[in-house]
Amino acid sequence: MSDEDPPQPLPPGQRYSEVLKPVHYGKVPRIDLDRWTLRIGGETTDGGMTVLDWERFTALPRIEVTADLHCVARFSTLGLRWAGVPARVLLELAPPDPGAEFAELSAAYGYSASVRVEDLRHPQALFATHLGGEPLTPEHGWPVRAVLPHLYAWKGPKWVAAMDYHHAPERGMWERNGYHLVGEVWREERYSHQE
Ligand SMILES: Nc1nc2c(c(=O)[nH]1)N[C@H]1C(S)=C(S)[C@@H](COP(=O)(O)O)O[C@H]1N2
Ligand SMILES: [Mo]
Repeated sequence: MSDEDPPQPLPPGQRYSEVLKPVHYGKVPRIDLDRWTLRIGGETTDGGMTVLDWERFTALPRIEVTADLHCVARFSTLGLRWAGVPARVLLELAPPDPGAEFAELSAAYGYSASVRVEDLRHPQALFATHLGGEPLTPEHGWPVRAVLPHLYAWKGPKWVAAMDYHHAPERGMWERNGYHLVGEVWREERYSHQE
């Protein structure tokens, strides 16, 4: 935690942290790019499943996003420069059934987070491969992590492996343990009792 003032106002209840410290449950997974896939399934329009390997994923259109990261444990790190595939591109590639308003993003070791499909359509939502112009480091989610900067950071699984659409929300690890289904930072949606 730094004593310096942040360069801009922080969302309610947040403190400024100059450095992004790795925060996660369990060990950093060892991932082999030759076997890496991103699976998109659940309630898709055609009921099918799309599996992208590294070659297909990295051939998709890309975006750069500069955004702040807000951990629900109250630290915020500002001005992170992410690059990767816009979440909207994945929604177009493997569209959700029109009634499926939720998505479950899951990663190694049973970590998962529940988001709204609407939040994946946010122009800053991406599946990031790079941070600060460099490939992600293993502890920050290499090779790919979800980043939805307008939501608390637990909604962005590092080492993301799957996205499943659902009609009814499938609560993830944090959402099952007292945290908010939506999690908008500027509305301070931290806890499930606020839903
Ligand atoms: N797979 C996975 N992703 C995760 C987490 C986790 O425990 N496992 N923690 C989340 C939380 S609570 C935060 S604040 C951010 C932290 O990102 P960082 O480790 O890059 O600082 O990662 C999020 N993504
Ligand atoms: Mo967090």
